[in-house]
Amino acid sequence: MRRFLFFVGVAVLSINALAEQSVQKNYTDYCASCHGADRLGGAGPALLPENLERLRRPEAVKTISEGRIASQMAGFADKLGKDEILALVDFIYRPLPVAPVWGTDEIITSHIRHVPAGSLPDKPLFSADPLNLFVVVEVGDHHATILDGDKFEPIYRFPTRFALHGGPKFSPDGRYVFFASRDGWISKFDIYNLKTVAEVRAGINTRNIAVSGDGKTVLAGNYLPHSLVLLNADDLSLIRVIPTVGLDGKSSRVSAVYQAEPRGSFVAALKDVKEVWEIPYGATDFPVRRIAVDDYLDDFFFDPSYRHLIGAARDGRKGQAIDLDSGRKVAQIDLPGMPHLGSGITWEYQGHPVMATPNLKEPVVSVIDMTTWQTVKQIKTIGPGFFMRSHENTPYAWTDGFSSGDPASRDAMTVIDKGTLEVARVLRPIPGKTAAHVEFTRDGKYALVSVWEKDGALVIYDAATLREIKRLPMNKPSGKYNVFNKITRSAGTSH
Ligand code: DHE
Repeated sequence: MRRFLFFVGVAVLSINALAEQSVQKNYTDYCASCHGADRLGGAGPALLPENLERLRRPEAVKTISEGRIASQMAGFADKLGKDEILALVDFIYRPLPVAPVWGTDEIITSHIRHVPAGSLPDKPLFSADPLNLFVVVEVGDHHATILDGDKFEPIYRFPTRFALHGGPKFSPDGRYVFFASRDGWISKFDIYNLKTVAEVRAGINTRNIAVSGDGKTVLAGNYLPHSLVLLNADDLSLIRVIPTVGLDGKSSRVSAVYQAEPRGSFVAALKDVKEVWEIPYGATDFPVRRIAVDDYLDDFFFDPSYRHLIGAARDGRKGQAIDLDSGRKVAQIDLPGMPHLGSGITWEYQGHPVMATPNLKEPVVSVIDMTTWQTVKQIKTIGPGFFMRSHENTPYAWTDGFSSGDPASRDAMTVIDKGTLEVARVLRPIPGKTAAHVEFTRDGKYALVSVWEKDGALVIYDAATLREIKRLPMNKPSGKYNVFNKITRSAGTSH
């Protein structure tokens, strides 16, 4: 009996070893040339669990079988059997045995200067108001569109890196826009000349980027490796890699980085260590000031003066307000529904500054008084939202039901009256189709909503009458960003 079990054991081991060899061979034969022999990416994105969080397994099976038109990836259903494709999917969702390295050498080697810095004309190639342009990110086929914000006509559409995430960031004059992709590519695009001028891969799995208020430096925050990467904004050449290690020696992912112009600094939250870092961008050596916090921060937000940071862990029920000057916690804030603080906005309500944030898990918008840190109201919305926006010149704040699992809420935008904190209207841009993310024109007169579908659209509303005035077809438009609102840090938009 024992002997029998031994033979069965050996047979199982051999079958497993053969299966492993076969999947490795298929990866080498069909995937490695684009995605890298080490799965760290090449022309195609990195194939690691951290980078594939947004791609569900059935979609991965479909992509390997049928290919992906947008990225020109071929399908392999004619070369690989169904089981082989399933094995490849298991393989790419498996963590690497040894954590990958992406340090100074790899970053420098990846750097591409498409155009020498400062060599292109200083006048826009188009006549549209350069401060009322929108950069629209279309994640359906990894493109971006530069849109005239007066005529609502596309000026130029161009390919981006695979899977951009987070808001693109602008140079202080609004001429350049910087994008970050989930797999670490940072691109600088000259809006005046409609050209990508430089690119660099700052990490393997990047969270987001910030551009300093003086326009000289870009900071990228990474999940993988655990690092902050400082780049020269003129050509994206590397300044320095800062490993994100807490005072206790524990290494951490970076949750998010933002610039705090009134403080002349970058601020970064760490995900696995209870610290917030402030890095003055005027100092040549970029010293790190560590601020201890009570809980991990998955995301954060500033008050309008940038003196306070409001942060929260996604699984916590309480947020915290930190005084960045003293480095002390000044209040605990009730934020029970998993807030998406990166989407928070502020306005004046009854003489007090308030912040409002959607919650990923509950159909409410939390409105918090930023002087008392008390909840003023939890406004019931149609579904749990993801993004929120307003503008100084509009009485309304808009949020979506994007985080809802229910299609009956995902197509609805809730429009909130900022004066009464009541729901003023529910709009369904295209009934049955997911609606999300609003941005206003520079004067706040029009609101642009994304219909987040492959055959989606930008639906443009008169922000006062809430009537639709135009519809532009787009391929899964995610965020759209108005140059003026961004560079003036409008209270109604993300920073
Ligand atoms: Fe985002 C911004 C974190 C999932 C689309 N998202 C941000 C920011 C953070 C963040 C910290 C602010 C960075 C900035 O703009 O510089 N996002 C997270 C998450 O932790 C979460 C929940 C899980 C994850 O996988 O990262 C997450 N985000 C998503 C999505 O699934 C979305 C809907 C689709 C996608 O593209 O991945 C998505 N996030 C966005 C967009 C912004 C964003 C479009 C910019 C919003 C803005 O208006 O500025």
